[in-house]
Amino acid sequence: MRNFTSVHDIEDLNVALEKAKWVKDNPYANQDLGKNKTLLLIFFNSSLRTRLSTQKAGYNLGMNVIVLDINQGAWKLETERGVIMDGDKPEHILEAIPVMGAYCDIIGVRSFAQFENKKDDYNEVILNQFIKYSGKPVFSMEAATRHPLQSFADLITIEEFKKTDCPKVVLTWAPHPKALPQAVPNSFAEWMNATDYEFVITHPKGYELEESFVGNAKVEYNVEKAYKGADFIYAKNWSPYNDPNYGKVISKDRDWTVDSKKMALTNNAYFMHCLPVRRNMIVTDAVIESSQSIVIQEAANRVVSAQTVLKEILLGLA
Ligand code: AN0
Ligand code: CP
Repeated sequence: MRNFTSVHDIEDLNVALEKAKWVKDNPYANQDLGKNKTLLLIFFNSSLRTRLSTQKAGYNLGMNVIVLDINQGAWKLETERGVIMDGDKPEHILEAIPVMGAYCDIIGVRSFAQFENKKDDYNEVILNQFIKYSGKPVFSMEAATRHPLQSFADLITIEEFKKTDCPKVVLTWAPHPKALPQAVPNSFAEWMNATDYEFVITHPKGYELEESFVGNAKVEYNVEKAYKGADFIYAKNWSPYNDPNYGKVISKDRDWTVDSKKMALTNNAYFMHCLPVRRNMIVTDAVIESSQSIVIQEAANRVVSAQTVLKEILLGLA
């Protein structure tokens, strides 16, 4: 594997799941693979899980890890070519990227949608510049349109907890005070569509995801119908994709909050969320604290997904 930015970089999902299981059972078995290899993690946005789990994955593989928060201590980066740089940005990303590439063997990038220009967001301009100009393998730690390490961890978690071969998995929109990207739901949908699961997406009108991510999923606007018989409820807020509301908040309807009443309609479903989660907006205290909540196990599997991917990239370097 050279770069990892979506499920399309995985040749065979079942093989990838087997590899992940092996990595989980043998976390320190490949310490020589990363010896004298440097992993650079670049954050344009905040993070708790991705930062810690990816660092940990690198250490488990024997790598040296460097973390840089672009907005804390680095120079502010100009990202547009052709600009007369007489403003507040002292460095251009076109120099910064190859310089960063010179200091490492693999680069992870977190760069959220900016909601200024939908075309730029959906063309992944920042992530793709890293791929083009760094000279090194690049993996996404959540980019503008996808969060593949999260989705891979989500899939690993569902495989661990599922009680039938093809569980019913429901992705439900839930309210949030601020506009959030579509990356997590887009990516989750893309990975679920690559499985044999029964996959349903439910959200208020106006929150339709981009159609290539929806794929063959069933879209159900009636939230109660969607929950019925579900084995997994995967909650997430996102802002609208469609114009004219791209990246805006058009609903904070708490009827969509995951609560015990709706969970009672399910097949004793497990509750999942990528975290961070706003309690009593996205999910009630009772549901997230219940024995059906597997958000911590899900977050723990972020080490497994990151380590499985890093291992494949390291094998490609050898
Ligand atoms: C981010 C998002 O929704 O994309 C990161 C989630 C992993 N969440 C927030 O900004 C709260
Ligand atoms: N789920 C996730 O990616 O969390 P962070 O934003 O804290 O990294």
